Amino acid sequence: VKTHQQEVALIKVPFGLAGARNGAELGPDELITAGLKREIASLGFPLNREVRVDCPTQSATSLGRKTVKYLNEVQQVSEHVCQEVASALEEGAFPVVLGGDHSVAIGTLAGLTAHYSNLGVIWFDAHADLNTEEHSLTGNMHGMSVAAFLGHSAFNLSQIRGAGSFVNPSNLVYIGLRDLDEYEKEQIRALGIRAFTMHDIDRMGMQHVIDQAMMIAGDGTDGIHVSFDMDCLDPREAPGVGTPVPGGLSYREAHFAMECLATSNQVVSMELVEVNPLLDQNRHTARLGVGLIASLLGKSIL
Ligand code: HAR
Ligand code: MN
Ligand code: MN
Ligand code: MN
Repeated sequence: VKTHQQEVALIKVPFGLAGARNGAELGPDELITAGLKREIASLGFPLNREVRVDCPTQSATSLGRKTVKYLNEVQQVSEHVCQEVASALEEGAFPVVLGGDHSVAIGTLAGLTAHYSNLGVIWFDAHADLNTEEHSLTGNMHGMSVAAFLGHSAFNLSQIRGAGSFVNPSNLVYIGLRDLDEYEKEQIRALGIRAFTMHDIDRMGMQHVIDQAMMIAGDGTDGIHVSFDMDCLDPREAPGVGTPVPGGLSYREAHFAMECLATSNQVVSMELVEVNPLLDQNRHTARLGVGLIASLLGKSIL
């Protein structure tokens, strides 16, 4: 976020077929109802666009497949998200992508890499989303998004019209990890991906973690994309997510991270995913999500 004159492009992606349960497709509308546009306006950002990507809600075709569920649907959504993100960037806007399950990140990264040849990514998540089609234990593509933009899965950025090249794993940073599959652990070690688990956050504190993360994701890159899976937060803070895992980020740890990112001037886009209104209590998770987006856009306490 460079200046308050920069336009924000709101890209709503009501897609939930690649998650573990129904409801993530209701996330974008829930975030709007929770006051997202009011917050963005009161921070002084003009809207470049507000678009709603047309998303399939069910499928008869790929239901039978066990290995990868809804591949065709994910591909179709990814191409539309890619186009919207790329065209927002061409107009100099700051994309804010609202999911949807975390598979929407594949389209976001496709659009971002079309514009930035050397992108850094900070991935806030309880999960690594590093599975490939053959290693996934669930077949849910929201657990494969990172593999897709690193180029490890069969379905990856190179299958998406308009996408750029894969992200360099040395410019990827995880924050909040606490639920990994064996294959994902092996991959993180083998590729030397910088992963700040909950253990690391407990040990060194969010201030050190976020400073390190900005160094790594910003090192020699054209900018940093922040991909924010709401399940990085503790389920007591964010109950409305499809795959809650105990022991997550506190309200202040998450806000503090966003506030630090806002002052860095390196962040070029963000997405917020996995808000599930069907599992939420009193719109709590959506309101928290709105607050976190506001903090990333520069809202300060004083
Ligand atoms: N690793 C598990 C899988 O592949 C769980 C992934 C859950 N992912 C999300 N997004 N909720 O991070 O299915
Ligand atoms: Mn315009
Ligand atoms: Mn995720
Ligand atoms: Mn997750």
